[in-house]
Amino acid sequence: MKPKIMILLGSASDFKIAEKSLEILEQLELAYDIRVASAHRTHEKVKQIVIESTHQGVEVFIGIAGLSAHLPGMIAANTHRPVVGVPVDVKLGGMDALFASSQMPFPAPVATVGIDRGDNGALLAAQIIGIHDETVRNRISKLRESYYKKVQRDESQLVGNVEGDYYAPNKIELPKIEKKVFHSLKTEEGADKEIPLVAVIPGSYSDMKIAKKTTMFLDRMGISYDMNIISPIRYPERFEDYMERMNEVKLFIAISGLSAHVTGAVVALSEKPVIGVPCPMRMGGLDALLSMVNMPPGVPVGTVGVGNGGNAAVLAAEMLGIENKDLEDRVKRLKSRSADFN
Ligand code: C2R
Repeated sequence: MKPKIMILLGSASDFKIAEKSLEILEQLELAYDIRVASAHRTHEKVKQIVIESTHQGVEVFIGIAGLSAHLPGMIAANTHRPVVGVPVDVKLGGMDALFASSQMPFPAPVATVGIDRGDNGALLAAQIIGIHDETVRNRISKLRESYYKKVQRDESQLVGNVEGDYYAPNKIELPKIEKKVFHSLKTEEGADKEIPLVAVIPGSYSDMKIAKKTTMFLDRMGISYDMNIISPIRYPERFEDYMERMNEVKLFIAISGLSAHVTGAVVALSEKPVIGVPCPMRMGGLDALLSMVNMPPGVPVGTVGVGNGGNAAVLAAEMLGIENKDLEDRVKRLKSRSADFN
């Protein structure tokens, strides 16, 4: 059995967070390897592991580190495979590691998940593999179902124990609500000919400057996409309709500022990878970054740096390039030319 996922820890002290990843990967029956190597303390070791693992067919890397977490970024510098970053709370509530992981320069994106969210890091890695592996997609779907049932279980326990003189429960007859996600397992020959690979969803016209950076690089990479400016808060029904229409795309890129509900709304309705681009409308984009990245277990958003629409496109290309040799070569060329961007 060859590992599809390589997990690197900056230190053995990060293992408690890595354990959450391992639990998910065991449930999803995905082969992984795990090593301890620090970009700061053992620079050469990280490089060798990443280059050799890429060569041997590892499809996704997960870098787990605290403090000035340069490990995920260094992995991204040495591979054209997608890298997921899990910031660990060692100091400053993990904000130092979150910034170090997410705020990567073009074209070396790290799909950062929430602080200490080893579970979401593994789930995002599995979703990336699921782009080309139907069995993995089915297992992810079952896992999502278990989170869905957990909410129902927790609610009935909690509500059953509420006592109070003014507690006045409303008798709302809910129809049996099924888990609602729009995703498709359709793999018919030629079915995806006219279907775009990626759906790009900016929440407002004010996000267009950043969205253009994304579409410019998608165009340059030859990746087909659909784009629709649509806010799930302002137009909830239109948003759901759009998600339903886009159920054949391989992944989503959501671009949004302020409380950035766009990414959360997309991931609630899809089990495919979601890349988030926070926009700097207020607070330098910190509000949007935190709102995107700190998702609860089961619904990861791979967040790139504030305003870095270009890195979202590179990340999408890395994800889609796992099973597409032409695209893989284009990503490799882009990354090896990265000095030109200075
Ligand atoms: P120790 O417990 O070994 O002192 O490590 C580790 O990931 C860990 O969270 C403390 C913290 O330092 C982090 N570390 C990094 C890197 N190497 C170690 N962020 C790196 O290369 O980025």
